[in-house]
Amino acid sequence: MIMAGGKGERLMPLTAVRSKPAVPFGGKYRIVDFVLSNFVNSGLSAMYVLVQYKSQSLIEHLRESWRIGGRLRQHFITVVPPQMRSREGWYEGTADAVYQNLNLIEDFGPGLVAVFGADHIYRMDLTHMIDFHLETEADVTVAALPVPVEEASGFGIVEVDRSQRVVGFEEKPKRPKPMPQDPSRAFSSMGNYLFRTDLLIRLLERDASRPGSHDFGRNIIPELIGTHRVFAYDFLRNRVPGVKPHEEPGYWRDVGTLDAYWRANMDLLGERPVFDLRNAEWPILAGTYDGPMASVVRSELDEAMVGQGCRIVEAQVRRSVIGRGVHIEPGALVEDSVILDGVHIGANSRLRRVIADRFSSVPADRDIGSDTGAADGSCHVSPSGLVVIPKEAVAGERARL
Ligand code: ADQ
Repeated sequence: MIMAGGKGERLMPLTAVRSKPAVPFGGKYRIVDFVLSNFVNSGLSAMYVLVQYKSQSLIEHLRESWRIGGRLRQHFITVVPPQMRSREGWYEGTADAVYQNLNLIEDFGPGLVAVFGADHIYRMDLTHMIDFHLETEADVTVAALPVPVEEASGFGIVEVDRSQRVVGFEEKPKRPKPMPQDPSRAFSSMGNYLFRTDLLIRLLERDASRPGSHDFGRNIIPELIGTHRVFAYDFLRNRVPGVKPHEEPGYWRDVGTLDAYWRANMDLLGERPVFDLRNAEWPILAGTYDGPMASVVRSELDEAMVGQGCRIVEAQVRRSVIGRGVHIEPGALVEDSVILDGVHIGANSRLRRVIADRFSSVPADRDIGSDTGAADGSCHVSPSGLVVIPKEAVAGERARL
């Protein structure tokens, strides 16, 4: 069960028109492609993708890029919109989303159910986690990794004994408990779980009969500690083939804020990227694009990734991810920026620390960046000063009502 219904409020305005898993990332991907690729590369391809909030672009992306299936019963990616089977209204949390679709699990009849988020940038071989789950005879396994304490209050914090059995779980505590062996980091849940099927069904039925929130991190997992065999799978022990020595071991990013989203894009750049997408042994699968090759004329490019169909003429591009079909006109400068598909950057314009959403544009001779300020109402400025040009907007021009 791939949980792809997240709103991603802190990614506004990128999530004004799409859910968080559908946000484009790394030039040619959507965030959801990472979890789906992890499943497929691990040999698992029986997936239900649970959508909810602003799901149109996610559904289109899955239809165009993830057509897995056919006659084999074990191979499918099925998008499941809220069907209001047990009650009218939207899902009331992640556990409710799975509860309302329990019939899918009962019909398929698996031995184990993986409930995974769709909001993260990482590579993971799920077979290791499944082996760990089976070896420890766990009822539930939670994937976890160390996160700096100051960033950990947004996560579920896991406390384990020597055998990796979970002895404490606190969802988003104000003061996250550090790990005993490392006071600077807290062992944080990745929001990825494995459940014994019969137990999952019983837990969700019990949870549904009670008032209040229905959430895996807030309600389901904490209640199992002490009574069930809940284990934490240490993500840092996961090994994926083809990872290069210069990459950060156990790379995993929750791109929940604009700053984190921008930083994770920057992690892809340079000679030795922190997270290197050139890995033929663990490919991240993406949408197809039928445009021509990128064309670069009398330009200076450094630490840049440039997508198909781009046209860059007499311009400078540094430390930037340039999506597909982007036009950059003569005299323009683009630095430390994430430019999504179909953006047009006019002559002599300068962009610094900008995220330009799809099909937006910057007219000629504009200076867009935190220091020069594009805060005229046409763009959004993040707390750290990143300027975000919304989808189809024209930077420097207020949206017409
Ligand atoms: P959160 O980050 O708060 O905490 P949450 O909003 O519960 O995550 O979303 C988890 C996943 O479910 C995301 O992939 C999201 O897109 C999806 N989702 C959310 N609501 C949904 C719905 N109604 N229908 C379908 N999908 C939905 C969780 C855990 C923490 C853990 C962090 C790791 O609760 O313990 O540390 O993830 O990021």
